[in-house]
Amino acid sequence: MKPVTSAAAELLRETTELYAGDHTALSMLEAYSCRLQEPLRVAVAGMAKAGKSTLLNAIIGEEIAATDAGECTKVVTWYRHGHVPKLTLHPVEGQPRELPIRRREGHLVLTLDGHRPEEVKHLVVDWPSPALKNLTLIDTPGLASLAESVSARSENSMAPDDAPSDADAIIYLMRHLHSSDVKFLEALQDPKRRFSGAVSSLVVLSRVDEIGAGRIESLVSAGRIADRYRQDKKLRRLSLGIIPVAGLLAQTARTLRQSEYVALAELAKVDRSARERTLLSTDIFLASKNPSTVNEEMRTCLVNRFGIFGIRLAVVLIQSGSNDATTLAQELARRSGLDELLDLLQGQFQARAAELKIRSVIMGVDQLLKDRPRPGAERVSPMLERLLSASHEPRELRLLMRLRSGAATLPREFAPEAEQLLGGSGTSVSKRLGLPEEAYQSEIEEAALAAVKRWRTLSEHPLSDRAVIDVCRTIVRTCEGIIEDLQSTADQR
Ligand SMILES: Nc1nc2c(ncn2[C@@H]2O[C@H](COP(=O)(O)OP(=O)(O)O)[C@@H](O)[C@H]2O)c(=O)[nH]1
Ligand SMILES: [Mg+2]
Repeated sequence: MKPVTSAAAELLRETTELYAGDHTALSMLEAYSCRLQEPLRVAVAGMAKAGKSTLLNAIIGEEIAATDAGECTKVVTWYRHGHVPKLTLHPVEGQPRELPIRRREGHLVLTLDGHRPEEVKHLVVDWPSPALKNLTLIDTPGLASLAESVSARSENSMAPDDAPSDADAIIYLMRHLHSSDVKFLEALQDPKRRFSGAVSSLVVLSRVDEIGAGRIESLVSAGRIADRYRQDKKLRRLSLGIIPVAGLLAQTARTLRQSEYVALAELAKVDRSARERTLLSTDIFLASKNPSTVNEEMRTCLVNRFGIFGIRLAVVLIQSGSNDATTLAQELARRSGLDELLDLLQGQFQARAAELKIRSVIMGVDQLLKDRPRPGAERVSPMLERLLSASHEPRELRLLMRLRSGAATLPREFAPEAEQLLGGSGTSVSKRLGLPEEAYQSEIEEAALAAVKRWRTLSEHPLSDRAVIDVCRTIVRTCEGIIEDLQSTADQR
């Protein structure tokens, strides 16, 4: 167990003693203890129809979450790992209730069992999916949706004023940059809140296949748009990264069926200009008989699962050598942007999971001490402050965001190395130090020592301002941590 995790457990033990007899406080503390043991919680947020549920399915690798409207898209739904499928409704008032599981065309049919959406705090789906073993995903109703209450509940679960967020991190989807997207991302980082910046977010530019009217170049255009957004100072400050993703294609790639591959391979055999004519629109494609081996039912399935863009891309991939379903699925997942998103999820969120969870717990305990003051709290407060300053990685994330936004400016020649050392290109030691994965321990140690020296010198430079000194100190901590870890593994040998 990491030392910060045991310090957090210790903080919770002390606080539990402090609140002996106060059942409300004790149950909150117990929930925080569980949260430390559980997988990281990542919420998928964005406006209605941004493609949230579709992307969530792509990450899980199964079509569980229902896409498109329905009463359950109005409630927050958690997907977490369980050995047997189970559905539990947590009402705003009263005890949780188990509901029967039903599926329609693969998707779970979530019913609220007579409750109105505003009476439901959230639904929890336990599902035996390997992808959920290290990650709990939270599907949220659209923000800025027409129904104010729906959007308010969603926002409140992620950025409440008086409790830690339900999520440790957020994937935020947007089709275009809208003022309400910026408003929501700003609310997460609101500097007036004590724990501003507590919840880190990755921005996904979603449904990118629709950008170029179904043409293969859509993904290239999407890449350009994402680049432009990356230059946007405001957005850079508010997110850890911006990635274009074709969610529908990603979902299909993760659940590709052999029959679909066979039909696409038949299409790939058709003469190019004839095929292009049939792919001019959905209606023409559905009515076409070329090739006759792909019937109308299969055409409908392909349109729903791939979209016209996805069909075109799959055909091109088959023609250039993806000659079985597994290879095609892998190639589609890569092109859809899903692989890059999963890498970022792993590199930026999972790799810092312990610290992100602890941060949520610290916020909870801090709020509890404020809401329900008790004599003896002075014993706990210093522990809390110590833990806050010891949980180093969220500080790295915050600094990364400030560097990327230009809110903290380093001398130009130092900026790329700073981002890299803070884990901006991946949190493994070799990625941070810009060394090959197979680097020797001695090379790693040497590079880390050199970095400590360089960044310490910069921090002591008379022209370095407060913000620069802050960055330098955090980087020095990071590098010292690397050296300490190396030395303790060497000692264990
Ligand atoms: N073409 C295309 N359609 C998508 C994509 N992602 C979602 N959709 C469609 O957009 C609609 C809304 O998607 P959904 O995931 O329910 O959005 P949510 O409201 O944000 O959860 C559905 O009909 C999806 O099939 C995508 O990447 N490309
Ligand atoms: Mg949805």
